[in-house]
Amino acid sequence: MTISVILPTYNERETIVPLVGEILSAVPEAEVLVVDDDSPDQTWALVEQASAGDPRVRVLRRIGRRGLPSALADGIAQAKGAAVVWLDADGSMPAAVIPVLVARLEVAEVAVASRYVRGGQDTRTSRVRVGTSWLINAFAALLLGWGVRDYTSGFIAVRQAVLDRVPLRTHYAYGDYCIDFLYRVAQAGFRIEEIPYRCGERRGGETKTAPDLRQFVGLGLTYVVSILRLRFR
Ligand SMILES: Nc1nc2c(ncn2[C@@H]2O[C@H](COP(=O)(O)OP(=O)(O)OP(=O)(O)O)[C@@H](O)[C@H]2O)c(=O)[nH]1
Ligand SMILES: [Mg+2]
Repeated sequence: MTISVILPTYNERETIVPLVGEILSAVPEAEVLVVDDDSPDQTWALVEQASAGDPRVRVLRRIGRRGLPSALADGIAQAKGAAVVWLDADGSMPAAVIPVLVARLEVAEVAVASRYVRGGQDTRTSRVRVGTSWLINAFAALLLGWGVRDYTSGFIAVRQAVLDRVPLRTHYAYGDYCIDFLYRVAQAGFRIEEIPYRCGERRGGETKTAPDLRQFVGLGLTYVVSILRLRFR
């Protein structure tokens, strides 16, 4: 199966180049698409420089636009692979899991790298982050179905054909796009498999999710509202 790996980036110059290298070692035949929102730290330029002459690496620089869900959707629109994979570019998600996910696409339409199935782990240091993620995912599973445990995974392999049927919805604030996507994929009757993995701390740079506690709680509530809307709308 041909593979496209999408890496959304905003100010990830500390982690992106080694990560692209690790991905190409794990899946040498893949194309890697970096979707960068014109990062002030020039992530896009660094990738272009480091991968010059390697046709497997492409940079999509979006000027005047921001947002994780829409960056992923734009990457998906450009992806040529029959298997489309996306993950964070901060080094928290190990590239070695990618071939395992893609291999599962032989039997499932969607493969999710999961912190919450047996063998999975969330080893981030912030108890608030780890605890909040766990709670939101338990709440999501309770309302939307236990067929998925890591609704906010963000580390996913999907057959391109599924994305044609269930396109990402980009009006979401952040990781709630992922809850929405997995729920609709399950509702459409596609097979979803979860592969345990160990989520680590970002290897450098700064979080984009919610730099302070107030914003973090606000984002958590946004996710809860998104879950309730999906369930009861
Ligand atoms: N293109 C693009 N990428 C983004 C944007 N916001 C976040 N990202 C990327 O999305 C990925 C996830 O962002 P993170 O800041 O790691 O968020 P997180 O994983 O929820 O939080 P951490 O606990 O800090 O890892 C990273 O690769 C970011 O660079 C954006 O507006 N545009
Ligand atoms: Mg991250």
